[in-house]
Amino acid sequence: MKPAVKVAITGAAGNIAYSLIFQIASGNMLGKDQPVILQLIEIPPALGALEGVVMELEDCAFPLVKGIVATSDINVGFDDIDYAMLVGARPRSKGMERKDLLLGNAEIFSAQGKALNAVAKRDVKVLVVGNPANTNALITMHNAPDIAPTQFTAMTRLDHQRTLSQLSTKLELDHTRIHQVAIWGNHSATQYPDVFHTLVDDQPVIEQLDMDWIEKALIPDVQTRGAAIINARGASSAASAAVAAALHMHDWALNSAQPDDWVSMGIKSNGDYGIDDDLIFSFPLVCRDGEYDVVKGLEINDFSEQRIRLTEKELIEERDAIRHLL
Ligand code: NAX
Repeated sequence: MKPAVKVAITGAAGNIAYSLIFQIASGNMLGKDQPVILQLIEIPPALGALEGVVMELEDCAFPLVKGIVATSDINVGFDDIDYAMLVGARPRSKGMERKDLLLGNAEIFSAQGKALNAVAKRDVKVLVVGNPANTNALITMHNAPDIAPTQFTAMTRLDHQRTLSQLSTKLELDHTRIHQVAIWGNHSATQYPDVFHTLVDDQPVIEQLDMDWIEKALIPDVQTRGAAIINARGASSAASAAVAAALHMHDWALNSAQPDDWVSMGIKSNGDYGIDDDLIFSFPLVCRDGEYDVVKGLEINDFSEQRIRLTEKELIEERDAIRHLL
């Protein structure tokens, strides 16, 4: 048996965590041979609910779970961790301006960045799910100067999976035959799902699609899928977000199920494709042996360029709103 790794999850009594914690405990994220210690973090008013989650977790008697910590103290929750799943965030309440949401979350994530810097392992892998995920990840990264910027990521994997699924429905073929989907930019309605490089088996998918469908159906449907789920379910996507979070971390830590296929992750820009290098921006990546590389040298047509610039502009505006916390 391998030694246990420590995984912290914030927002541990929330909806996404209610699915995510059980995915991790059953080995879906880090492998069926990887024991885990779960460090579950909540704000004090939610500690009672978290106790209920811990009871359920205990009742599963998962063989891989070697310890459970439930706490509202981030210095305890992040102590010596290998993985951080930052799910908890302040939700948008009625009448709240976008700027207030950004600021409310900025304070949470600057404190979490400082705590990670103080007590987490130096090679901790951090995934920010809580929205606005890209900018929250940027704040976390800036507040943890002793941890390499490569270790801070934001989730656009749900958007990536949604794009795969839309393509497989449209083309009536198994999504495992579809490769090289890319999500660029912000996890928001400006994100850009790009299928110009996508292959079915080894053939360009673009030859089988018309631009009208891409522009008027695929892109807006992926961009607004979260809202469509809220309308249908009366609650925001939770199980699918948990699956996407587990996939993100799995592929980063252990490689993709389809080796060398692309994944989409918000990462610190290195200036690739001319993107401002102080943003957490989603790029197409290939994960290998615990690291990732941006897919380089792609030809970006005018249609894509316009949309990539739009989502970059939105991220710059978000950064400007919280600049004092960087
Ligand atoms: P819930 O409101 O069900 O749960 C959030 C939990 O976080 C609550 O239990 C709350 O007490 C806790 N929390 C708040 N502040 C905290 C803090 N400072 N430390 C620790 N815990 C804290 O939301 P849920 O449906 O689980 O969604 C969580 C976040 O994921 C939201 O911000 C949501 O917008 C975001 N999402 C991000 C997605 C992505 O693809 N990046 C997709 C799904 C989801 O919309």
